[in-house]
Amino acid sequence: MSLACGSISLALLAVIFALLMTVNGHPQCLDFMPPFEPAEPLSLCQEYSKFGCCTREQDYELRKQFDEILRSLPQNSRTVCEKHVMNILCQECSPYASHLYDLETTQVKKPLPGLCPKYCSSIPSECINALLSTTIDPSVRKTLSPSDPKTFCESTKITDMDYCYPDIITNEKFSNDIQKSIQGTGGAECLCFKQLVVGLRNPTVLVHAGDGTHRIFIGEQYGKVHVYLPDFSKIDTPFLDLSKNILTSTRRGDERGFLGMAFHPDFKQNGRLFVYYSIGDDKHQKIRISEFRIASHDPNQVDRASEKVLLELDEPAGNHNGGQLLFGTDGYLYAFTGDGGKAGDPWGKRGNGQNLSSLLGKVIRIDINHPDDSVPYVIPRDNPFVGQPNVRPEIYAYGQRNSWRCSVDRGDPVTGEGRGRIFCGDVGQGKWEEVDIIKKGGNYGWRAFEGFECFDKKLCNTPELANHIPPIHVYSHSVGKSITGGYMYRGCLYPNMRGQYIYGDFWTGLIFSLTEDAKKGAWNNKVICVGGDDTCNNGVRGLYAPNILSFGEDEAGELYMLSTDYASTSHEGGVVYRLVDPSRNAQVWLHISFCSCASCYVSSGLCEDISCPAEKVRLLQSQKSRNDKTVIEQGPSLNHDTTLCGRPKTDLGTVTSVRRAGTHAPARLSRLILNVTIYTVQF
Ligand SMILES: *[C@@H]1O[C@H](CO)[C@@H](O)[C@H](O)[C@H]1NC(C)=O
Ligand SMILES: *[C@@H]1O[C@H](CO)[C@@H](O)[C@H](O)[C@H]1NC(C)=O
Ligand SMILES: [Ca+2]
Ligand SMILES: [Ca+2]
Repeated sequence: MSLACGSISLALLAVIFALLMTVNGHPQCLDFMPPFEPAEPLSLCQEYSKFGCCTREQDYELRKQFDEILRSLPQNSRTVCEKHVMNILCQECSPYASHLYDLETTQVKKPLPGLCPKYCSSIPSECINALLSTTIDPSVRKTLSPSDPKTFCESTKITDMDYCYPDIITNEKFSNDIQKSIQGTGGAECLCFKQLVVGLRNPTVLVHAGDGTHRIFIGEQYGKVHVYLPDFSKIDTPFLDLSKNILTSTRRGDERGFLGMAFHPDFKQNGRLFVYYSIGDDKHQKIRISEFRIASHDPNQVDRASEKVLLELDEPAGNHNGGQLLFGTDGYLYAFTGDGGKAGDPWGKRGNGQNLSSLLGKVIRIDINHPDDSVPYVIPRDNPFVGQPNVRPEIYAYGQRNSWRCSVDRGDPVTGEGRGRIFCGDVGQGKWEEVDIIKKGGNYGWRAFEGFECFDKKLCNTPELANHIPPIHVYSHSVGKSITGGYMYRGCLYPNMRGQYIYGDFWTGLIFSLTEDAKKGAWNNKVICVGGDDTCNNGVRGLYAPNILSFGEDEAGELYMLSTDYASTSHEGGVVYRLVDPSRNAQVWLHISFCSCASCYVSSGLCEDISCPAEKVRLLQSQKSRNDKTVIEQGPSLNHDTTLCGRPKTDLGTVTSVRRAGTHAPARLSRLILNVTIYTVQF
């Protein structure tokens, strides 16, 4: 049985889409900054006084244009045209301006916003005429001939008509009235969500320290990281607080802030960790990668004074700042930068992604385990471009647009297959979202290619691009608009999920899985359906906040999703969920603070054949089950028939130490409602 939906669930998908397409687009202004609330209310474009892309000054300029256009009209047309002219002019203030003017896709601002056909054909041609003759360059005006309304409306079409005016506005209004979450209706083949932490402000990071403590570290975009114990109780004093130093804003969709954190593979011994965040101000933005050390007095706090800056990179624009930090299985530190920002990687002659003198649009690999204290890092000797003139030796791979969440595959627990592969979700421009597996020296194509498709016709056919590495999977913007890379599931609670690379889309909230067909050398993608109330019970729900910000993994390899219903650092709608396979979540009530499988991997690989020494696993206490009919007198001894990670596969067989209350009749374990805490197994 598979977690993902087959064709049976197409109907469900259609429902989800109908819901989702109204929920969200990608708000972005003409300058590629996120929209904001103007300091003062606007006078002409009042509709965008609460949230939009115009300051009072820009609104004033639009008002001048508006007055001029109206003056050019005969008196009787003014009343007819007033509203149309205002609506069309004011789209520059729309929170979706960059899409409405096709700037996201074509890098050329269209003279007029994209107009939905129905609306466009309803505008009287005298209004269009006045609008064009007053505001638009004569050479462009010819291409927008108002004499033929059909041609005119054709010419206002934009690449992604999801954003056309005015439907985008009504969609948005509509979305305020609907439930701000995704609610599933599927069955046991779908996914459920265990809500663990709520009230977060754009959680971007969930990582573990790999030190055997099973602590979870959750970072929020505004700059604070907190420690959560294995039962997800929170330690109130922040682990790390960079909120005063960080560059971000409360604007919805701002991509700057606290973006990444990685613990040294030997953190338990050396207390070293690394973070990736935005600094500076709106005019001089940078990303910074720093090293910190754990405080000597408290293992749940960072020594704030220990910061050592490894790298700072100038960010020419507010968007596309990358942000992933991770350690490869080779022990080196990897950082994933974005192309710098704006649209179409417009920087320099070929863009940053293809420019090996720049560290933007790259996978960087550095060695932070070197004896020389006078330098923050050294270059691994086998980095692919070492010694080449005008090439930054830190580069490990290039041609990335904006990798948002990359992860290392732990590998199959038995065969080790896949171990060390690095998966990335690379956010696309106007058409394609992609998943890549990062290889040393690889060119991932951007800005020559977006997904499999040529983006920059001049660059695509140059020899440098001939051997670029295509994605393992793409999806189009009719499915989602901003990928959030996830993890290859190698955990032990949910065997059905093993070997699936689970990832999602920020804007539509869809969750997907990619499974490798090694024989065919292909990756099969499926949308993962969401369970309904009948399926998702017993402490889980088929419900989640739709904007998927990030994924995370705990020490045992279980997966978490971080999402919100409104992506602003001021909004406390961020939630952390554990991904749960409902087929392993029923009936038997094993209350496990954390799975002991991480340790069991060491000895045997799979948690079905746990062979941890029995005496090292202790039940919390003997206790009665809820119906008082069964007594557990002592814990089941662990042997090959016992599954402690989640629900037992099948009947566990007779366990003599468990009996019905008042009798000596043995009970069958799988029929019991257990509530036991299993301590982690220490080897
Ligand atoms: C490549 O990037 C470097 C560093 O940002 C810059 O100085 C140079 O002009 C760029 N080269 C091209 C060809 O754009
Ligand atoms: C499990 O036991 C603990 C401690 O006795 C109790 O606090 C908790 O509510 C129980 N959980 C369930 C799900 O019954
Ligand atoms: Ca940037
Ligand atoms: Ca690519």
